[in-house]
Amino acid sequence: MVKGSAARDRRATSSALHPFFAAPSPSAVRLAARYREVPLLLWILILAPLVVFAVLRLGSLAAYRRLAWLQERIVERFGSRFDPGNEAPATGFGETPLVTLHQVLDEARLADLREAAERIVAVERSWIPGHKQGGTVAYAALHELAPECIAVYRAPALLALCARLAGAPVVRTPLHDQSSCSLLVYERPGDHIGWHRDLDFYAGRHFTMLLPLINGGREPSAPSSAQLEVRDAGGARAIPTPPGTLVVFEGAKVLHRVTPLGVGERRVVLSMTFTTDARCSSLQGALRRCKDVAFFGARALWS
Ligand SMILES: O=C(O)CCC(=O)C(=O)O
Ligand SMILES: [Fe+2]
Repeated sequence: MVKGSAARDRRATSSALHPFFAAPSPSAVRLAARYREVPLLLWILILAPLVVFAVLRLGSLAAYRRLAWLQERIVERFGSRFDPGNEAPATGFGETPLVTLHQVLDEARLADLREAAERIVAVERSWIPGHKQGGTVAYAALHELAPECIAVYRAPALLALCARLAGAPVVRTPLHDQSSCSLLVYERPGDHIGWHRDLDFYAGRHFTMLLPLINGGREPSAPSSAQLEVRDAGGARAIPTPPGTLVVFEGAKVLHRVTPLGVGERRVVLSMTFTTDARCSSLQGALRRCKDVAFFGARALWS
């Protein structure tokens, strides 16, 4: 008996921790706990924004799938909303890549679009000191607010017209580009855009079609003071934009501006963009996002 219990004691002693490790002091325990917490906090700090970004991004992917679906329903519901008919020139651009077509819409269609534009009460305002002041309704928002405008953008005749002018096949710019089809709203005195060339965020050439829907001064039938002007080898000149005119131009190659709106005036333009190649580099994508953030707010960051 005695011999057996002595052997057990020896085994117990040999498997016990060395006293140095056996009983850490309370301050050592606190220190160890603090070091365990630091990496955890760091992980949370690193991962939390990534998780938030991923959730927003997934949400936005789902929203764009829904938007693509909605766009098809709009096309079914409204059909082709634009047919420039004989007005379209057979040839491409001249020396300055800008063409104006007159009265491309009949009165009833123009009235529909004007009403759609007038329905919209809340626009996103942007202000870039010394360069731009005005309102915008983004592509995504137009689906809900003025689907008639989306139907114009989707008209095959518009795409064909742009291709004919460009002298190359073109496609519509993507659904996530908020400027692909947007309303430019000049509604407060001083709304304007300074001299600029449009930035091209795509691998291909980039074309803009401007279709003014409302352009009114305080005098009935007089246009607003917000006038589109271009400057080329021949100097600066105004491009009249009464409702129903279509201005097609390659914005990256044409220096242009819009002069300030006067008191009691309003000018609303449907702007639609096309490109010969919709691919874009990561830098171009990031720059487009920055522009969309400036024009349409922070949500463009994850859209
Ligand atoms: O409103 C216009 O006529 C032109 C607008 C423009 O140049 C732009 O949005 O970049
Ligand atoms: Fe422009």
